[in-house]
Amino acid sequence: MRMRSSSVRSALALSVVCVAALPVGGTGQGGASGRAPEPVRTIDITAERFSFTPSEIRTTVGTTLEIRLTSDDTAHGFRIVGTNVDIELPKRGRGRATVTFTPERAGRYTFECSRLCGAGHDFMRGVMVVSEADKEAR
Ligand SMILES: [Cu+2]
Repeated sequence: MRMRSSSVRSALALSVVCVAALPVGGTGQGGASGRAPEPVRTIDITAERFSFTPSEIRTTVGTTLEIRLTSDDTAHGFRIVGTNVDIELPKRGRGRATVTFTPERAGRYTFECSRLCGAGHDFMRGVMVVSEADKEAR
């Protein structure tokens, strides 16, 4: 007698379909999950022919600066070279101008007057020194 060996081929149709759908770069879209509060620092600068006081600001990467500018005489401008920050300061007694700026890279940023204000206009400038944020996790 001959037996028909029905080759039991286990149909290995294993569903290898479920290749884990790994999220690619799924960070930073924190939606409604409260984000870490950014540090904010207020800096008051006075402008007058032909200087800013203070003329040197030291800060760290990621710190948002709220820069409040007041003129002690005529209208001036405040521009941070290499950024899109450029605002006009009203004349003395007409209030102040405020701009926020968050440096994303360390380095030296020059700021300068951007409204022609007189003979010394070209020398009316200062520097913002930005250093890496300290990683002092306390
Ligand atoms: Cu000027």
